[in-house]
Amino acid sequence: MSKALVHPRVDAVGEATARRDGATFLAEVELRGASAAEADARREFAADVARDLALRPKRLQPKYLYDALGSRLFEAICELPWYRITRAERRLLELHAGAMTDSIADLTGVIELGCGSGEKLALLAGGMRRRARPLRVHLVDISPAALDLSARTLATVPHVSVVTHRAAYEVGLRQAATSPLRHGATLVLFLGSNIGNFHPAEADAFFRTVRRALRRGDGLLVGADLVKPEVDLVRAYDDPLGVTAAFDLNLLVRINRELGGTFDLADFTHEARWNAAESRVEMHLHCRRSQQVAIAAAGISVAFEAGETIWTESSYKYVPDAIAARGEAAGFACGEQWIDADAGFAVTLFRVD
Ligand code: AVJ
Repeated sequence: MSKALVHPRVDAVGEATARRDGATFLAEVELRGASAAEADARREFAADVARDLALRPKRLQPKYLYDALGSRLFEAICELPWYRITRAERRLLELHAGAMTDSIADLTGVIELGCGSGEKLALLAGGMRRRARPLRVHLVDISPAALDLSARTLATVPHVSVVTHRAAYEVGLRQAATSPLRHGATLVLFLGSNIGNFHPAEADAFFRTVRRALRRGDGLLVGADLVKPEVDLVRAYDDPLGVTAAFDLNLLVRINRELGGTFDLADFTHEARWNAAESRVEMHLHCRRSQQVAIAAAGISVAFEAGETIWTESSYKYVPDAIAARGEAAGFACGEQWIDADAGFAVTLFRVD
């Protein structure tokens, strides 16, 4: 994302009004008993929303899709017949957990970035064949709901101790990798095709960040969805039950609730597009009619034209060699790739040699 700050277009009077309302709104939030950390998080959310809605095309960051309801809706998406990522990856982990963990000698620590429900990590930990020492698991996620759920799931796995980090990937990774309790080898997990949310330059930067946090003998396991026919890709992101639409639209519900937004949900529809040139599925919220939307805590009033969209997410789709090349460019050695040809999904092991 460009680092130039683009300020939302608002007229002087509107801006002053919006600012006062925003300050009032945030003060009320704090009075309602939100912690200082929550207030900070909300201010950052407000600043990101103000910056991203001023871009052309308008954008919102996918990480904000995961409030309590959004996380539940995402769990529901994973059960949809048209969204095969979760089941394909689970199959691969069930079949190959032993081989995946055996390839890292003296494995004592696992760091999962974006832990979701913790179920995959439980499969992997449960499938570890040789376990000389207890496994220390670090869960990194920005969603407290996801951390809670994962910690509870992992509590049922013997010889595993859990540390949670409510943080973005990079910060959580740094916290976990610099843990004074670190000994033996570490395996970082980046599953569920979360890599797909990164634009190419961000994906490269991500691989380099993980590489820097690791030492010789450590590993990185990446799950990535593969390119497949357009009809299948679009159905996976615009399902006939409307669950993905609810997931996408919930971002506007969240802005209304947390930032005092005035989005009328009836005016926006969910859209999924396959962008073949960029090899990504894009989610957009399409605005049906021209209108003005105020977001008090962000201090903005945003003009929408009929047909304009807010781009909320990209899910890049890979071919297996492209995943390997990304990791190798960051200095990893590419180990084995386990592929589910039916659903089109790959789990790739990288090693620090
Ligand atoms: C969790 C980012 C991997 O991109 O497939 C599911 C999120 N968005 N349906 C994905 C998502 C719409 C998902 N990731």
